[in-house]
Amino acid sequence: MTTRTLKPLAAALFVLAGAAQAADIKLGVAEALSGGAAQYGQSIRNGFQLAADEINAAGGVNGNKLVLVVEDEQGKKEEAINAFKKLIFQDKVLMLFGPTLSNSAQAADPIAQASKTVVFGTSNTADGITSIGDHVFRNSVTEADVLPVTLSTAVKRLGIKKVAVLYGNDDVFTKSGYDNFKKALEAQKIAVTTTETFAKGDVDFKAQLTKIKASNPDALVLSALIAEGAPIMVQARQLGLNVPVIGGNGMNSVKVFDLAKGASDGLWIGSPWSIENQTKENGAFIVAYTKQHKSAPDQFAAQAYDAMYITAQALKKIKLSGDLAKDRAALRNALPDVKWTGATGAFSFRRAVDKAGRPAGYDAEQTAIVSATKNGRYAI
Ligand code: 1QQ
Repeated sequence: MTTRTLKPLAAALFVLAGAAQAADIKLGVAEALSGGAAQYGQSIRNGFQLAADEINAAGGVNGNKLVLVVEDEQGKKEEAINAFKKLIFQDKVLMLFGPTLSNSAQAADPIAQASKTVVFGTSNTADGITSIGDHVFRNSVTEADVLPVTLSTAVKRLGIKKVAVLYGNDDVFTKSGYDNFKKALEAQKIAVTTTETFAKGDVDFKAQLTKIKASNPDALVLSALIAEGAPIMVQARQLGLNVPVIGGNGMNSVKVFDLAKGASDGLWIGSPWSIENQTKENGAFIVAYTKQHKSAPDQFAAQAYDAMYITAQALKKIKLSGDLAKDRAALRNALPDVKWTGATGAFSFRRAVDKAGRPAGYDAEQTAIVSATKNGRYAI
C-alpha cells in the first residue's frame, strides 16, 4: 500500500471513529397524554418535541442527537411511578422530564431522587416538590410565587374587597394553590365570604356555587385543574354568578376556551409566559410551534420548550462517558448554573430547601405577568 492510498483510508477511519463516538442522548418524557390532565400533557409533549427537533436540526448537542423516550403517565400517581421506573431502569434514560401534575410528582419524584437521576418538572407548581431532593428541578414558577401577584393585580384593577374561595381538596396542586391563596388573601387583607371545596371527577358544582353567589363576593378565587375548573366557570355563569374568577396555574391552558366557550371571559391568571409577550425568542417559538402542531401554543408548551433548551445548555458543558451513573451525576452538577432566555423570558434556577431547611432541589427564578381572558384569549 502506498501513502497515497493510506491517507484516504486513515481519513475514512477517522470519520468512522468520530461517528461511533456520537451517541444518542436518551431523555425520558413522562407526561399525562390521556385522561383529564391530557389538556396539559399534550401541550407539554409538543413543546419538548419542537425544541428537540430544532436542537437536532442544528447538529444536536456536541454532535449527539437528542432522542425522546415518551411515556403516558395518564395524570395518575401509580402510572407516573411505573413510567419513571421503566424510563430509569429499563430504558436507561439520562434524565427525566415530568410528570404533568404535582400530585404525581410528589409520588414519583422520590424514585428519580433515589436512583440519582435528574427529574425536571415543567408544570409542577405546588409547594414541596423540590424539597424531595437535590435531583429535583423545575422551571414552572410556583403557586407560592405567582398567586400573590395575580391576586394583588386583580384586586387593584377591579377594586375587589371580598372574595369567595373554591378549591379541590384531594389534589396536591389544588390544595397547595388554596394554601397560597389563603396566605395572600390574609396578607393583602381581602375578606373571604365563604370557602367551598370539591373533589377530582366532580361534575356538578351548583351546590357550592349557589352558596357562593348568596355570599355576594366581588370575585371568585379558584384553585382547580381545568377538568373541573372549566365546568365551574360554565355553571357559575349559568347561575348568574358573573364575577371575575382569579385562578391558579390549572386555569392557565388555552383549553379553557374550548371547554368553557363564552363562559371563559373574566378569568385572571399569572404566568411568566404570554402569547402577547413580543420578544424575539417568544415570536420564533410561537411561529415554529404553530407550524409544527397546527395550533397555538400555551404556557405549558412554552415551559416544556424552554426546559429542553435549558437542559441542552447543561449537556453542552459535559463530556458524556457512556457510564450512565457518571453521566447522570455530571448532568445533575451542570444544570443548576444554566441561565437561559427563551420563550418564557430570562430564566435561572433558585435553590430550594427540604423540610429541615437543608439545601434540596431547584425552583424557577422568574417573573410572572398577569393576564385576563376576553373573547377566547388571554390578554395582558
Ligand atoms: C401542578 C400544576 C398543574 C396545573 C399542572 C398541569 O400546576 O399540578 O402543579
